[in-house]
Amino acid sequence: MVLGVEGTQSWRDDDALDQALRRFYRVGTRPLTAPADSDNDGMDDVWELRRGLNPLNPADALEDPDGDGYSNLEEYLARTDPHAFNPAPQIAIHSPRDGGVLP
Ligand SMILES: [Ca+2]
Ligand SMILES: [Ca+2]
Ligand SMILES: [Ca+2]
Repeated sequence: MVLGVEGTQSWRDDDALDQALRRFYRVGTRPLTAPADSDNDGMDDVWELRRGLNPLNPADALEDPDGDGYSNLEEYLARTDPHAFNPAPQIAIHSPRDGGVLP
Protein backbone atom coordinates (compact mmCIF):
# COMPACT_ATOMS: atom_id res chain seq x y z
CA MET A 1 0.00 0.00 0.00
CA VAL A 2 1.43 3.39 -0.98
CA LEU A 3 1.13 5.85 1.92
CA GLY A 4 2.40 8.93 0.17
CA VAL A 5 4.46 10.32 -2.67
CA GLU A 6 6.82 13.28 -2.65
CA GLY A 7 8.63 13.98 -5.91
CA THR A 8 10.15 10.68 -7.03
CA GLN A 9 9.99 9.12 -3.55
CA SER A 10 7.11 7.10 -2.20
CA TRP A 11 6.37 5.51 1.16
CA ARG A 12 4.76 2.11 1.31
CA ASP A 13 3.48 -0.28 3.90
CA ASP A 14 4.49 -3.61 2.42
CA ASP A 15 2.82 -5.45 5.30
CA ALA A 16 -0.64 -4.02 4.48
CA LEU A 17 -1.68 -7.23 2.72
CA ASP A 18 -0.69 -9.44 5.67
CA GLN A 19 -3.85 -9.88 7.75
CA ALA A 20 -1.91 -10.15 11.03
CA LEU A 21 -0.12 -6.86 10.41
CA ARG A 22 -3.05 -5.00 8.80
CA ARG A 23 -3.25 -1.39 9.83
CA PHE A 24 -5.77 1.31 9.21
CA TYR A 25 -5.04 4.49 7.30
CA ARG A 26 -7.03 7.57 6.56
CA VAL A 27 -6.62 8.35 2.87
CA GLY A 28 -6.66 11.90 1.59
CA THR A 29 -4.60 14.59 -0.06
CA ARG A 30 -3.10 17.71 1.44
CA PRO A 31 -1.18 20.59 -0.09
CA LEU A 32 2.59 20.42 0.47
CA THR A 33 2.36 23.84 2.11
CA ALA A 34 0.07 22.46 4.84
CA PRO A 35 1.30 18.94 5.68
CA ALA A 36 -0.69 16.79 8.10
CA ASP A 37 0.44 16.44 11.71
CA SER A 38 -1.82 13.64 12.92
CA ASP A 39 -0.44 13.49 16.48
CA ASN A 40 -0.08 17.27 16.86
CA ASP A 41 3.51 17.04 18.05
CA GLY A 42 4.71 19.79 15.73
CA MET A 43 6.38 17.45 13.19
CA ASP A 44 4.54 16.66 9.97
CA ASP A 45 3.58 13.06 9.15
CA VAL A 46 5.74 12.71 6.04
CA TRP A 47 8.85 14.00 7.84
CA GLU A 48 8.21 11.52 10.66
CA LEU A 49 7.63 8.57 8.31
CA ARG A 50 10.78 9.37 6.32
CA ARG A 51 12.85 9.31 9.52
CA GLY A 52 11.34 6.23 11.14
CA LEU A 53 9.32 8.17 13.73
CA ASN A 54 5.70 7.50 14.60
CA PRO A 55 3.20 10.01 13.14
CA LEU A 56 0.61 8.70 15.62
CA ASN A 57 2.73 9.09 18.80
CA PRO A 58 3.46 12.61 20.09
CA ALA A 59 6.02 11.32 22.64
CA ASP A 60 8.70 10.95 19.96
CA ALA A 61 8.97 14.74 19.65
CA LEU A 62 10.98 14.80 22.89
CA GLU A 63 13.25 11.85 22.02
CA ASP A 64 16.87 12.37 20.99
CA PRO A 65 17.99 9.20 19.16
CA ASP A 66 21.37 10.62 18.09
CA GLY A 67 22.19 11.93 21.59
CA ASP A 68 23.22 15.39 20.44
CA GLY A 69 21.02 17.20 22.94
CA TYR A 70 18.50 18.32 20.31
CA SER A 71 15.05 16.72 20.45
CA ASN A 72 13.37 15.38 17.32
CA LEU A 73 11.10 18.46 17.32
CA GLU A 74 14.13 20.77 17.49
CA GLU A 75 15.76 18.79 14.65
CA TYR A 76 12.54 19.10 12.63
CA LEU A 77 12.41 22.87 13.15
CA ALA A 78 16.12 23.20 12.29
CA ARG A 79 15.74 20.85 9.25
CA THR A 80 18.56 18.64 10.53
CA ASP A 81 18.76 14.84 10.56
CA PRO A 82 17.51 13.45 13.91
CA HIS A 83 19.70 10.37 13.40
CA ALA A 84 22.96 12.28 12.76
CA PHE A 85 24.82 13.91 15.66
CA ASN A 86 24.86 17.69 15.26
CA PRO A 87 27.54 19.50 17.27
CA ALA A 88 26.45 22.56 19.24
CA PRO A 89 27.03 25.82 17.38
CA GLN A 90 30.19 27.68 18.37
CA ILE A 91 29.90 31.32 19.33
CA ALA A 92 32.86 33.69 19.23
CA ILE A 93 32.78 37.27 20.47
CA HIS A 94 35.23 39.55 18.71
CA SER A 95 36.71 42.68 20.27
CA PRO A 96 35.54 45.89 18.55
CA ARG A 97 38.99 47.30 19.27
CA ASP A 98 41.24 44.85 17.47
CA GLY A 99 38.90 42.10 16.17
CA GLY A 100 40.50 39.49 18.41
CA VAL A 101 38.40 36.71 19.92
CA LEU A 102 37.43 37.47 23.52
CA PRO A 103 37.67 34.66 26.07
CA1 LIG B 1 3.47 14.63 14.04
CA1 LIG C 1 5.19 11.76 16.33
CA1 LIG D 1 18.95 14.85 18.28
